[in-house]
Amino acid sequence: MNKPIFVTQPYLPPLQEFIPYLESIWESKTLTNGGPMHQRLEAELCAHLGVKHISLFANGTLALVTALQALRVTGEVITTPFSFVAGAHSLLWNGLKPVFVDIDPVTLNLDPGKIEAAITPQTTAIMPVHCFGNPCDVDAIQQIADNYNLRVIYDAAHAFGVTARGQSLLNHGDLSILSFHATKVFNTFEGGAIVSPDAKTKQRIDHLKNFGFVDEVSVVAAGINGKMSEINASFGLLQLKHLSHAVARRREFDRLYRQRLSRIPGIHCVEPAGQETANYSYFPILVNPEYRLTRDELYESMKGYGIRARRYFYPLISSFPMYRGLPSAGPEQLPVATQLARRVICLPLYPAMTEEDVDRIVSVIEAAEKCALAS
Ligand code: T4K
Repeated sequence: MNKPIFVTQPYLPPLQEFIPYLESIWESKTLTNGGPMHQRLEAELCAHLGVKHISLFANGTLALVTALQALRVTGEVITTPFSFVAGAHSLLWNGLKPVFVDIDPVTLNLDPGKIEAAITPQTTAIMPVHCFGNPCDVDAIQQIADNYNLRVIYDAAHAFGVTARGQSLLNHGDLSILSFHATKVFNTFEGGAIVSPDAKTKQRIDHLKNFGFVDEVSVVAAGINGKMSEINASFGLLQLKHLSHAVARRREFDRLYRQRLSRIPGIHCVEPAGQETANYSYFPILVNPEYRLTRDELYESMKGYGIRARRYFYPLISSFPMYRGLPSAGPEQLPVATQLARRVICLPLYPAMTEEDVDRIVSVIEAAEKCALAS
């Protein structure tokens, strides 16, 4: 049996390159609480991403929870059901009510045309996701937010380094959050960040992620411990040096997949949604009716051949027990998301894979259908 291929594998630079960073931490004895590595990574990420202010976090989920606190969001928040469950969970952790709105069938992002109908007097914010790194319709969303005086917090966990119309996608909305989890394009083992438009907002976020301390004796808010450690920050500094190579590898496999899958009827590769710089974070395909197998049959068949693709994002967040009773969670209200969650599979995509891996995966998709035809 061939070696298994997982949906992703973290990029790891050569171990010996990490040693000097560890030596420096051992020397300084500063392990956390905004040390030199943390400060350097914030500065380097601002420059790399083209954003003004960034606050590092221990993970993306804590960044989401804190972003909602920072903007003092209350009541109801409009969000997408087609995403990782951390987004909606961050609302519940803040005592907020998620209101699910359907997605666009092409971009898989929150459909701006359906947002207004979900706004009530309790709505205070919109939390869209740039799903798989494809940009949301940021102009349409901002227009609605301006008309109804709503805050916009982008879950940009998948959108590291994505640019559109000449600037970082992270500069839209009131805040954007990033994840640097092991499975992400840029990883610090665990990690995350909030991108803020101004120094005052960053300062509030920095207080909130450090228990609300502003100095040794003053606590101004019921903050949390959301800080990134020096080890994670230093790993991020090293990762940044390797990032362009890692993204170039992903771009090449994305190209090969598109070329080779184009010959299989019923397998649709989700198209980019207007980004100038993509990050190739995921490779989602939709299994359409012209393909002989259902998505789940294909998924199981791939698994049998050792290809551990993942059905991101199935089940929909709105179908989990803590959400399914909400008035906005019914599948009949979310027809596009419900349909696409049944058809999507993310194929393996990561820098260390090979052209042979792509060929093997595409052959399995072809062979699975042929077996179905023969039987
Ligand atoms: N918002 C969005 C839109 C998100 O997608 C996420 C996270 C968040 C917010 C929250 O950010 P964080 O708090 O996580 O920073 C994974 C990740 O755990 C999660 O970070 C990610 N989204 C989500 C889409 O995917 P799982 O449950 O699928 O992970 P897991 O452990 O099954 O890993 C997938 C594959 O990756 C494994 O089969 C093998 C490989 N892998 C994984 C890990 C953890 C490795 O090779 N090495 C590793 O260390 O959730």
